[in-house]
Amino acid sequence: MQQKWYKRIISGVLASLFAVQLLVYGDAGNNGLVMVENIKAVGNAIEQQINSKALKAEFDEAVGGLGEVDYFNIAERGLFRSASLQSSGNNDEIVKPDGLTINGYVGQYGTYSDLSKVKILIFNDWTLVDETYAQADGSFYISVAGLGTSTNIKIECDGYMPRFYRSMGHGSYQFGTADNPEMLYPGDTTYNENESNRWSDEQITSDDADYVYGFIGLRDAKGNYDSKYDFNNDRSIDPEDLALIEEHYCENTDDEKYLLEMDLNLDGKIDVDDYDLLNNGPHKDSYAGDEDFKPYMDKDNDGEIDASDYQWFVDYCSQYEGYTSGANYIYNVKLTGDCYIDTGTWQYNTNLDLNGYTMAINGNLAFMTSNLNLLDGVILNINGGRLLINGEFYFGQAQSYDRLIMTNDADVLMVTKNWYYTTLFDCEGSWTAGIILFYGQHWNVNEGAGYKCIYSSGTHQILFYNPYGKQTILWDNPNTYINNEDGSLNTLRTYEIIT
Ligand SMILES: [Ca+2]
Ligand SMILES: [Ca+2]
Ligand SMILES: [Ca+2]
Ligand SMILES: [Ca+2]
Repeated sequence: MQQKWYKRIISGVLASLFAVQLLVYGDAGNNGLVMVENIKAVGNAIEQQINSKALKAEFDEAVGGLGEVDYFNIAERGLFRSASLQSSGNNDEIVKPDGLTINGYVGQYGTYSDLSKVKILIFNDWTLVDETYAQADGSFYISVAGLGTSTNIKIECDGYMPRFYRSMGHGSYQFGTADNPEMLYPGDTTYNENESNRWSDEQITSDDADYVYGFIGLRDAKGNYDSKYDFNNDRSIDPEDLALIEEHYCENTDDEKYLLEMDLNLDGKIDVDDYDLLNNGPHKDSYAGDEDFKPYMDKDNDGEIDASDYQWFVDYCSQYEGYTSGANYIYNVKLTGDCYIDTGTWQYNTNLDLNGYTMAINGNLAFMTSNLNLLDGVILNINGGRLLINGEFYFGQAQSYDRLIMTNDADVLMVTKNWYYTTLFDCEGSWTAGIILFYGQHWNVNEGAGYKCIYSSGTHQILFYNPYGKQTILWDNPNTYINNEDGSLNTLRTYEIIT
């Protein structure tokens, strides 16, 4: 029963595709609602059309084997197909993935970066379930089954601001590519006022530089340290220890200067031979390493956190002061399998490519640039896939150039509740194929949106249909509710009217 929502949403797509065919083929008497009794009539109507063989075949395939057809409650067959969906034998049941498979590429801004230290973590809610490290080339792969409803993914590396992919549901995704990896900003430390500095506060601030200051003087482990030869116990085997040998030169074991530990060749005396053994041996110039040494703070990679490393943080943190994971990363997400999100999800600053797959969301989808400094806007590319939203759709942000791309015949965007839309992007040429199925009550296009922010052309269609009542379409929403006095239009928004 828990999968009912998405069966319903899938059924919605199927039913609407029927409805569109009905309207296209002139059986307008039923207002687009397909019921069992008029499937046959539709078939007949199609039969009578000239040059409609292809569509008829498609329709036959869609209705083939269907028992009962009821709006939002039909068995999923025919038009809805997916490699990862398997019928369990019972037509009412679909097995869908309960895990996440993620692959992709990470990269880092900054020098001396070791990508194999980048970790990819999968959370059930915020309980860690599995983690992996990236390869040296930045590529990674992780797959986890048996996850709960609410899943989150984090990419982290000490010394870098983390990246978060929240409410990703179940399915398969690719984050970033070899050419365009998901980048990490350096400059973020584990300074965290509220978490005893255990992990990053997810922002770059002067606190990060201040935190580094406290580590000045700490050194990395070096060479072949062995405490046996560290005569002054300062964690370093160096000229001071050689000088100590010299101070203890003596001719026999009865001498009070004789120390067994310095008699390296065990000949009963301490002399230049012992000196040379240490001086020419494998332990000279070694250092045990300070426990609190943080490699990521050693920006010049010379093994010691010093004033110049601190200065790097001061400069960087002042340049990128206030950068956060949420606002300053562009996220590049591509589906590599069907994805199911049983909660609402906010995809901010994300380029999302459906790549021929289905993304079904049982809740609202907010998709927009959240940071206007990212002026190019983000791209929602349906790309032969189906985006099924059982909820409200919030697209775009005022002043942004966020783009919805529908250029493939197979493209479907379905929204069952309200549609809130704004962008300055000119969509002429971006909506040329596929269909938007809008079943909500209110279709709102922001009045500040661009002149061609809604622009169907080619074979692209928009279906407006509310099975439960009236629909209000705010299409243009200009300051005055009529077109200009000279008869010109307030905007150039357009779509294909199906009559
Ligand atoms: Ca920080
Ligand atoms: Ca020493
Ligand atoms: Ca000796
Ligand atoms: Ca250094």
